[in-house]
Amino acid sequence: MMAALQELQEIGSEALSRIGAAASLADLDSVRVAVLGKKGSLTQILRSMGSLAPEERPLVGKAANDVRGRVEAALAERKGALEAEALQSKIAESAIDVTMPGRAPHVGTQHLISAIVEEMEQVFVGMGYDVIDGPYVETTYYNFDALNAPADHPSRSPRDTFYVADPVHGDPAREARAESELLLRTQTSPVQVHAMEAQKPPIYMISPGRVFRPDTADANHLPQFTQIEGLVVDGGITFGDLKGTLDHFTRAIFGKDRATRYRPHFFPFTEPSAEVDVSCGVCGGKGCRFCKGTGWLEILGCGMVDPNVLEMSGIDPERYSGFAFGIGAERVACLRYDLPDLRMLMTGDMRFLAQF
Ligand code: 2U9
Repeated sequence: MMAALQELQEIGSEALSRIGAAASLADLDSVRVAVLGKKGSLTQILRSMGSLAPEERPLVGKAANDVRGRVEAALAERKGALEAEALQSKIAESAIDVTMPGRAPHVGTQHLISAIVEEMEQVFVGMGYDVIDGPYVETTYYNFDALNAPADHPSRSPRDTFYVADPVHGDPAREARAESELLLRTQTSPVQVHAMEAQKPPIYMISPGRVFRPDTADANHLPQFTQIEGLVVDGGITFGDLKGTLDHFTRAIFGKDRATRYRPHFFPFTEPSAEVDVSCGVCGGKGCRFCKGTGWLEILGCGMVDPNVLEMSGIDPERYSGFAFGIGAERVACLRYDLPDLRMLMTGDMRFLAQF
């Protein structure tokens, strides 16, 4: 009997120390199985009670029940402690520091070029002009022929125009029939040609949009840039209308105190033609580094629409006349904000763009 009591004592104290050291619920379960399970050490002792003398059985039975009670209580307590520990570490892992400053959402801004284009559009919309859009891919007819550009004009060369692979190439029969090659428009003028074909005068329109030329990007050139071109066709339109309109536009964009100057120029699509300068805003026209000592800054080109151009698009030049102009939006941005390099407008650097 003494041996059985001794063994029970050892089973109990070993079980309690293993329970105390258990680091997980799985460890605990293995103690439970080893002691209380079907083949567990305590179960074995209870099973072998039959071999004890009848008077010994109650004593050993009581001792076995005591050990079972202590082991079960210790298992339950350790289980509670392990579960509480697990919960605490889960809470600690997922803790949010509500005192941390929040991350401000990044709010974009309108790009400087879009803002300037919109501003220029508003000046013309205020004078009753329509704003008309057109495709980037055009034909040589709309980009050159209809604008009176001679067949050998240098701007038609692949050095000055991006030609687009035309699906008719490679099919000799279709190539022979093709009247026009495809290209990326080098100016927005084709939009005005489409408008003249589609509607009768009066036409008062502007066509803002991207244009493309095979120039390597540097401080003063971009292979794609943004133009606003304008066209007016109506009865009795004169150079005085052109000047009044463009003087109004220039002062609306650059300021009331700025003067304009019209220098004779040549464009195939207008006759007479002029380049327009605005007085330098830095020196007030006296001459400084910004205007290279001239007092003037070139901002746009313009002219009276060549009668050939009207006629080619089905408008009677005896009955109607008109004027046209072209402005580079990136150039206006550079002049207004004294930007040293056109590429600053294309890199998408928010430290630069967010200033406008
Ligand atoms: C039609 C008839 C005439 C559009 C015009 C200019 C003068 C001009 C330049 C300004 C700077 C191009 O972006 S730039 O490099 N443009 O100087 N453009 S008159 O004349 C037209 C257009 C369409 C039917």
